[in-house]
Amino acid sequence: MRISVIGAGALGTFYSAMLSSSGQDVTLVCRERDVEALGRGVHVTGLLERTAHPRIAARPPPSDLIFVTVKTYDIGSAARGIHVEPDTLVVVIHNGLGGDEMAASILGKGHVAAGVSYSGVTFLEPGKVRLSGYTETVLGSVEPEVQKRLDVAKEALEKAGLMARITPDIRAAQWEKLYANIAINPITALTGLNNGAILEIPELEALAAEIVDEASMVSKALGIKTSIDPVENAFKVMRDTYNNRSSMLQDVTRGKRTEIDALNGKVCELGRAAGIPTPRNDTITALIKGIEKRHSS
Ligand code: KPL
Repeated sequence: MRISVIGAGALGTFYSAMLSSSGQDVTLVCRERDVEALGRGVHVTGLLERTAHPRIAARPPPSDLIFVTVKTYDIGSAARGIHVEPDTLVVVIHNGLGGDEMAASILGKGHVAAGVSYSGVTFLEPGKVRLSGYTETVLGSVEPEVQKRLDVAKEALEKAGLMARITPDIRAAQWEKLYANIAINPITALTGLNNGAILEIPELEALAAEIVDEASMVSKALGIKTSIDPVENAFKVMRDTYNNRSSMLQDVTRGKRTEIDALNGKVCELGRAAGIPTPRNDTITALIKGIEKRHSS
């Protein structure tokens, strides 16, 4: 089976190293400028040690299974670069909401599933990442025909030593991850702390709980049924990825755009539409936007 991983950031480097080191046929698709560095191999350190030499390409080759791991705001352009064959399955693994729908609007609903990953991976340099929190990848699709084909993705991940689970309700799984990301990512980006440190400062722990409570009101209004306690889940992810620097902290440290629009920004947008106030999320979104503006000016 021909597998491609699109995006050579933290998650894409991690997945490609794991899939490729298990002997599977993997192409890592990256930006032109990273092709040379990645050609020397991809390396995972930390909780797991792996070195692998996937094929490296600047454009996606014909593939049976594609994992898209780019930032939420780049999913549209990544999808436009994909040529799907009749059986190609595209799994979009991303933070926030709306990414798989965006890809499906370009590639067709019959090709696209979503993935949710809780792994804490820090990008060190092109081709090098450190794994500091390791959990399962949850897979699912709102399209019954795609849902039936997800075993292919699950098996590829499991063969690579990655835990994977297929959920019948991917929207609930995305919200469950969202509760963690909206608390962890902006607070760590604003303070420079690692994920777990939020729990060591009572005021930050309380702020995290308030941010999540607002989102939980919004999700209830939208009829999302999650099986977990949203605040407890966010705290659990902080503990599970204790020493990780969140992706948003990594983004602001590198002066990059963040995923705030797909995270807290999305909660505010959905809250406004549903008539639910989200003052904590509004403030947090504005503060992160302020950091982004400083970097872009
Ligand atoms: O998804 C993450 C992120 O940093 O974006 C967590 C799970 C919070 C790990 O840091």
